[in-house]
Amino acid sequence: MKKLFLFTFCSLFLYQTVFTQTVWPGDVNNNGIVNEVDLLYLGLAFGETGTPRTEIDTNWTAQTIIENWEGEFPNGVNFAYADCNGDGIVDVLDADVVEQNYLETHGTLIPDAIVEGVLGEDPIIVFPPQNLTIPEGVRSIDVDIGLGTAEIPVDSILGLAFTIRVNPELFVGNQTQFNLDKDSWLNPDDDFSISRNLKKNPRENGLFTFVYTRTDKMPVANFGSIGTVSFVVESNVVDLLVNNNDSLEVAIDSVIITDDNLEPLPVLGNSINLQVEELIDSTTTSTYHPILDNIKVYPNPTSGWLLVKTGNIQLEYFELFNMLGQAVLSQKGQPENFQSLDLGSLPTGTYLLRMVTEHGIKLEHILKF
Ligand SMILES: [Ca+2]
Ligand SMILES: [Ca+2]
Repeated sequence: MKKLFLFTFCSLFLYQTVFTQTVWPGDVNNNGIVNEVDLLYLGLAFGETGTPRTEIDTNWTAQTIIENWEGEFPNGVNFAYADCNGDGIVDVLDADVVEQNYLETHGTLIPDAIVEGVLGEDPIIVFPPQNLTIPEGVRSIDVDIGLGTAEIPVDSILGLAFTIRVNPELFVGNQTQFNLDKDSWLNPDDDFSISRNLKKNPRENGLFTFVYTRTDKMPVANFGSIGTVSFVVESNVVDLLVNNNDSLEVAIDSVIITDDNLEPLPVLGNSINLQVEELIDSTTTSTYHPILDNIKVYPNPTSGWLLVKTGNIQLEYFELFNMLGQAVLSQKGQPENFQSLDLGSLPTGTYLLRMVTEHGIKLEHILKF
């Protein structure tokens, strides 16, 4: 009996020293959870090859690595962990496994690093000038998203991930997603990138995570529009908003940018409030007048003065709201074609500029830094 125990102990010991390396399919950085960071890692190992596992298996169980591959990630995790399906090559099929096992966990979780940036110093998610008013009855909404500004562009980016948060009571679950612009600066060659929308129970939690990684190990640098978040709001959204004293807030946070060394770089999220036209002013017509596109507001983001070029449209008045919905500035419109607002004394953050004109209301989000 004693010998058997010893034998068993020895076997265990051998197993532990020789065969300890197991991969949980999808946990590319082997930190105990499958999430967007694993796809960022996968981008760096894309195209690598090595000894396959004994069988192609993507089920959420520990899979034995037969032999380490030649390369490893900067943190020392072997490239064999990026071969999520075990076929001996890191490719787009492995990205599918990350999607399949998204948010599964094993063992002790080591949290992934996110580096929260400083406003005015680090790149930020921006909402380029666009009409964010939802005419009554319209349920599909597209919101343009940008990354970085001319003043603070992104220096080096191989991968990007962020989480979109919406109130699940107001938005139709499963219908939210981010679509990368095909010709965006972030994605100059579609053939050398992977992107995925990751979600788990979005109906309950209103969370949607987008992740993008280049697969050619060639980081890009620039600023401006990167794509569009598409939503569908519930058909009774106006009633829901009134009953809950709520707003159609869209927040983008948990932003991660990695360079070609997988180092997370400081970056900032952002949020906006979408406006349902009927809630703003029930007397206005429900159709947005295209002539309002002639009104231009700049610079945005701004540190002080904001210029409004009215394009011969008579402005009746302006109002500036903070993110709590409080009016912090209001001003009567002048007959001139250019009008200015001084935001110099206001705290940094996102504001909503509401411009009431003879042709209806135009809204614009302003970032004060
Ligand atoms: Ca992981
Ligand atoms: Ca594979």
